[in-house]
Amino acid sequence: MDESIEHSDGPLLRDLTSLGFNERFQALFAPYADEGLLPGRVSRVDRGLPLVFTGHGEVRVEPATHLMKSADQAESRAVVGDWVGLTTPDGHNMPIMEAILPRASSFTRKDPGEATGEQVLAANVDIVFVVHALSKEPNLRRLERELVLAWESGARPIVLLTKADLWPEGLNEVLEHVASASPGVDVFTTSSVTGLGVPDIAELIGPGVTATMLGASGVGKSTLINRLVGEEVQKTKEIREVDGKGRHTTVAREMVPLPGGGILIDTPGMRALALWDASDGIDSAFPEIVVLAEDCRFRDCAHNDEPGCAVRAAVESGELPARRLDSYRSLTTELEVLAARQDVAGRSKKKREDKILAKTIRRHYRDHRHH
Ligand SMILES: Nc1nc2c(ncn2[C@@H]2O[C@H](COP(=O)(O)OP(=O)(O)OP(=O)(O)O)[C@@H](O)[C@H]2O)c(=O)[nH]1
Ligand SMILES: [Mg+2]
Ligand SMILES: [Zn+2]
Repeated sequence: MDESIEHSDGPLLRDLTSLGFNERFQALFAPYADEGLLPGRVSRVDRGLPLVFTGHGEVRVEPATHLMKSADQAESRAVVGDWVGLTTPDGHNMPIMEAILPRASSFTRKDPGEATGEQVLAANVDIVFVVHALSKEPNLRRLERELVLAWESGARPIVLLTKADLWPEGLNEVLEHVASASPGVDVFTTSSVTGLGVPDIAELIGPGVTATMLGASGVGKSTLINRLVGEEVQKTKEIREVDGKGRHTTVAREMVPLPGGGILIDTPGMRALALWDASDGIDSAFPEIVVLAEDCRFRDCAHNDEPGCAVRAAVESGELPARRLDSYRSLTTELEVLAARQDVAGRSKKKREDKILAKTIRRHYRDHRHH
């Protein structure tokens, strides 16, 4: 099959703007365009070889040597969602990926295979759906951890409760529990069986918007994608008994363009969700605790048994559920353990817009409390 840029076209032709090539990325790409590179977006990566959507179709590309050799793995290895610059030198069949544009957001966890490594899962994502199925009471601990990761990515987190058709009756109580674990985050309910809520999700992922999903295996991520696309583009499967291996139906992260113009990245269900450099994410996911802590007597109060602790006082008065403080503490401790292991000088100093977002949310909670 001829996969060179010039010759692949037809049904795979994509409009780059609806794929998210907005003014920001166009501006970032300008110097590469001057060099004659062609823009494209990584739709999946197989054994290190990215598959890329371009204005002329979908092509398999090879990373340039300077990217392969770079020591900064996080920024020189393309992930799903990256905007890249391609060239096809004379005598080459496969286009070469020469450049990866700086990411507007990146979804990162601690590499499960390494003690202190970072693993970028997806880039340039606008919305992260944190997905739980209503086949049982959602696990709030897991939800909170996922929300920390989602906030930290720089994207907008949204809680998505799937399989609403399986919930016996009266959603109010479960929605209250979920809301208590996700302050400041919108919650949507869907059923891929009845179609409930599916148009709302389609509307969220308008032209140029990129969304991804985070959730355990079997919560119905791929089924919802099929429902949104209107055909079986992703494999789905009955949940089998826990048998260790081979339990996940979706095995690769992959961009799925939706009929409405946006993109939904399907992801394999994830078991290991260790935090990476997520202190901003924790603050955003626990805004009510951050606001309460401003009234603690000591600035470095750990909310254990320090005198004048406003957070503990709020637990005792019933204003703050004890469960929230427990979650906050264990996630904070996890980060401290990771930080202690890391070479401080080598730590990445990513500063993102979600700091501003976090501040806005805190302000909301502060106002809410005092009025
Ligand atoms: N009753 C009901 N079942 C659903 C719904 N959505 C998905 N399912 C079923 O749940 C099972 C798992 O769905 P998948 O879409 O494969 O789950 P997934 O989250 O993609 O799983 P992984 O790819 O392993 O991460 C399938 O048997 C689906 O038919 C729903 O809204 N209601
Ligand atoms: Mg799946
Ligand atoms: Zn305190």
